[in-house]
Amino acid sequence: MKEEGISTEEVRRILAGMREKDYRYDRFLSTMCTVPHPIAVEAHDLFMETNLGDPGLFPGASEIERLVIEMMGEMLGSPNAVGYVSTGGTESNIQAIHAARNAFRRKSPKGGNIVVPQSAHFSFDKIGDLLNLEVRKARMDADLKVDLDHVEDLVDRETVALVGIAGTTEFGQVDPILELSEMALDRGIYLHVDAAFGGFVLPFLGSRNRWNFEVEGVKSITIDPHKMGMSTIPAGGLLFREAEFLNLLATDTHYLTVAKQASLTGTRSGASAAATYAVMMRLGRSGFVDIVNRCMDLTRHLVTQARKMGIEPVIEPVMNVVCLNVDDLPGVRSRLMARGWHVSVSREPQALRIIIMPHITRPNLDLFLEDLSTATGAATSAR
Ligand code: 0PR
Repeated sequence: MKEEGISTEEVRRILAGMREKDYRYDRFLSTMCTVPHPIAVEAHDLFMETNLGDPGLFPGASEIERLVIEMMGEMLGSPNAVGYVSTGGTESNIQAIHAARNAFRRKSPKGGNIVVPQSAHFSFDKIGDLLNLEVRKARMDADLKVDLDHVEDLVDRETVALVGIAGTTEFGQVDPILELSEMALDRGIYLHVDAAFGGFVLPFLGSRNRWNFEVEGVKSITIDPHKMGMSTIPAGGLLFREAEFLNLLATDTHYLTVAKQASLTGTRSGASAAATYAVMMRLGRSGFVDIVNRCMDLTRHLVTQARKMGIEPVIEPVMNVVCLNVDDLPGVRSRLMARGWHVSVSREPQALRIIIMPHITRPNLDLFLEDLSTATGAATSAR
């Protein structure tokens, strides 16, 4: 830091220059975040200095958080669910498994592993490291859902939790939560569902999948408003079926306005909780249905046009995530990147991964499709 401060204008100029270096959302086909709804930005600004870590000082912000959890609980099939607004999917997954481990260790001091699908987000590797749990990964079936027989093989008496994904990071697939729930109930194991991405998609799709709190064995759900919830970063959600699990996370906080705290972070912004509340109130269910429908229409358009180019998706898209089988994947990706498109690559199987978030428009997608045609045509002629 310099000894003397500089003028506001100078700071603004530097900031604008830095921001100019950032890429723009209209060409992001690789991200699960999006441009927040304008009302979210407004709410974020209004609640900027609030701290949910000391809720007694901010009863308004805390009430908003309670209302957000209530609305998300209703969306996820349990208006009585309890939880808190976290910083995102990673924190929610950590705390869900943390609660499951604490519950397990009340009965048995050991408790040494979790069984997750191979498709699980890398946050579960962090969890294994942090909570000193072995992370056992169950393979995928042909549809890229977790293979239940393999889950069964991996589970043992030291299994602290089973995890199912509702909207996998790489393929947007939904695991068989109903079957995982039966397995979990039979064996008395905790089941966590990671719906960080799918949480704000599946409820608005008219999907026949059963994956939320209506499924009896599901003890907790991760759902991220800063992904398809159109909120500001960082907005995550962690919901538990029963208060008992949230209580297992509580730490005494003797000098604060409340006696206990269950969140991982101490100081916790009320801004993103307010932003989430504002979007949910502004859009309502029908607003989210419109957004998800738009994303799904564009997803279908992408797949139809890709097929015309002879390119097949790895699976028929379940939500607004598409993985395309292209020849010369690294070449295609770098040609698309050279044209300014930010696309990513899935691991297993390797494919061109495209996420159709609400910031993607039809004209932009058509421009992308033209470039995809050129990029893959180049791949063919290069062979
Ligand atoms: N669970 C699932 C199913 C996820 O897809 C993700 C993140 C998480 C948990 C972790 O969430 P947080 O990142 O909020 O802690 N999925 C995205 C991904 O890794 C996150 C992302 C978003 C990555 C924007 C890049 C990006 O530009 O692909």
